[in-house]
Amino acid sequence: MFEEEQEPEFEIFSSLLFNSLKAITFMFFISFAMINKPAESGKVDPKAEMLITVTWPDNNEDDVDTYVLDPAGNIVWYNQREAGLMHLDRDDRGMFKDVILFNGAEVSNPLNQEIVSFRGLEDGEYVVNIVHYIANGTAPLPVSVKVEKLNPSVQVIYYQTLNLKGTGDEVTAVRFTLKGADVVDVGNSPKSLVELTRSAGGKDGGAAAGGSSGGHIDAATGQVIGGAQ
Ligand SMILES: [Ca+2]
Ligand SMILES: [Ca+2]
Repeated sequence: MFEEEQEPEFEIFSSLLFNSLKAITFMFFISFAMINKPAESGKVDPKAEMLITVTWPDNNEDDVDTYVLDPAGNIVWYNQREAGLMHLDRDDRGMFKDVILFNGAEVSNPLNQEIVSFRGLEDGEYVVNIVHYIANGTAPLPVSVKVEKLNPSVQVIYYQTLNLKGTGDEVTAVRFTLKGADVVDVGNSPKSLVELTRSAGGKDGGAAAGGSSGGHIDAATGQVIGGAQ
């Protein structure tokens, strides 16, 4: 019944419409992809719930390491930079490989800092240790440790400068327990995390992680059992 005469005009219009729709869709996805392009260097989750920042003096050549134990028994450290909901940004090794390009020339970056970010929090105890992995001098090294809970507003749980006394020195900076929005039981009774990472197991062994590593730490409470072996 209908002649096909009028179709070409309609076809041009519809294919034009279709093509511009394709172009718009394409541009939409491109811009969306660009917005979501993750920053590759120094990754810190912008939606972090908590940050632990460890710093020592600019230009110092000592290597300090950060270790954090979460309530599930995960430990984040330089050899395990992702653990549970924790992420260690980098292993700062003093001045080693700390160079930035400035006006095309390599300049050493004086900063000494390691950051652990948390993309979620769980109830239970967290332990934050610092370790003097390589000491170059004999004087104690002042190391600042800051723990901030970020949401709904920034709350500094802990901020102190501690002295590390030489290669191999491990110090428990702080341990605290989260109960919902509350921070309870803030203290610093020592617990070796180096020991836990070096012993077999304990990576995802939950509360039992502390059990195999020496009888002087109560695996259930994480407390040091003083005096008695
Ligand atoms: Ca380090
Ligand atoms: Ca550094």
